[in-house]
Amino acid sequence: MSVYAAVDLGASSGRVMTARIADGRVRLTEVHRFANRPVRVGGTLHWDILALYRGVLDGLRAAGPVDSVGIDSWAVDYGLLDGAGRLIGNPVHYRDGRTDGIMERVAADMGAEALYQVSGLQFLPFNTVYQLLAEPDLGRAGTLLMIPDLLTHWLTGSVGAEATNASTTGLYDVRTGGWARGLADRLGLPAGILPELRRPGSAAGTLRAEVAAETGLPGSTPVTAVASHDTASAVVAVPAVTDRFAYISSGTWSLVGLELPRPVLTEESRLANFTNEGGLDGTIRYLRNVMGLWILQECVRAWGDAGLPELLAAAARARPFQAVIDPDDPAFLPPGDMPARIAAFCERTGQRPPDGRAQTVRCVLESLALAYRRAVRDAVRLSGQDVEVVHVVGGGARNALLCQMTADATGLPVIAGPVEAAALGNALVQARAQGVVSDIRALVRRGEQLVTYRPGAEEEAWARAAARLADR
Ligand code: LFR
Repeated sequence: MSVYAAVDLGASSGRVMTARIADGRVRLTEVHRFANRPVRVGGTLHWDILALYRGVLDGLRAAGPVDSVGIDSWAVDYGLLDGAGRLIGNPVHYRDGRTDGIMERVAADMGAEALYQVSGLQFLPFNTVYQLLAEPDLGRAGTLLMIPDLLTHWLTGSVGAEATNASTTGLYDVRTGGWARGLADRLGLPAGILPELRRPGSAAGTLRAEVAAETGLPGSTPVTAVASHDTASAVVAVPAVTDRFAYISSGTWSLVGLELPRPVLTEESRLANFTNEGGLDGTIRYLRNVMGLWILQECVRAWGDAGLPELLAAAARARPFQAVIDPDDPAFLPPGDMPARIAAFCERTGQRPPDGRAQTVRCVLESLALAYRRAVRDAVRLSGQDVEVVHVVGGGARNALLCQMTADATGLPVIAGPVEAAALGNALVQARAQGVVSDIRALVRRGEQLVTYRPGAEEEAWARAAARLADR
């Protein structure tokens, strides 16, 4: 039997899971879960990186001896090390407002077309490149490390930039699979801080003595660079049987798109704000960020942590299509009073705001399903790759109401699961690197209880609602 530790850090919690592989099957166990609570200080929203690192150490101790360790997390955020290798300041949260207006300025100065031609990246205000342009400490920086690379550095002492996460910076050349150093120069950013790239599956060192002592693990325990962008790891674990599938990696964000052999860098694709992020084995994650369950999570928070199962049950009984919002409206990006922002959106667009919690939840879920419909159709049209099924992976695969709405809205069968796709993809890339697994997706299919949702007969109603969304 082989055992792998997958550290998977999400926007609201981190977890350490062990994956045991024996007899061609994988069994995932959560050994440690810890909160990820951003901290606002001096007007800036930060990640509490030391609390996260403590969670990783506690999790590794709980995991016990393993054949390898891998770390994945959300993308775009980073820490800067000074010349002596010390972290300069606390990493800033991508939802912080420090980048306001920067993306627009860069696009105007450099031309959005020129940027897209190189990076193939969707235009999101928090992409690393815009954060670096707002960064006060850049002059002192020797090395930039993305969040999983920073934690890997603390575990092992090694320095490197894992490629799937690097592909979300805006400084990565999606055509060559290398850093876009020329682009960094033109933006006045110090290309010298970008470390050497690592492909997922490559070795990232072994545990430092202090880490071995703290976790009780042997110092010889290897750390593997996995597909360290959580979305890339989640896509690795999509249990697809054909190439003709779309996926929705559904968590705080919903990442909706296709897996392609090469990037789509057309003007149409740029205008539709599709991204070409890097996946395992040189694949391209051609997708769009849909604001996702974040809107619902923030509603629940605004309602004093109301119980989600009750809210969903009430939403299932609520009147359909009362109001639709565009989840991708920038008003929904920062933390805050989401029910009020939903009401404001409805007023601004001449709709009656949802009346009460059940209606609000229904509005959010229907609007997400409509945004998925739009993204899947756009991805198919822009790439020319047809699809016959939508795979929903991640925590949102548990949300039966949303999965059914997704099937209804897209007119395609939805296969839901695995819920812990990112951790599975993380662990199985480690296992493959050690020769323990060859076909990752086949292994996932064998181990998971997948639920299928068939599209219902209300295609017309969804098409009408989609037209309403398009008019907003
Ligand atoms: C999902 C995710 C998305 C990325 C966003 C911010 O967890 O990694 O793919 O766009 O977080 O990093």
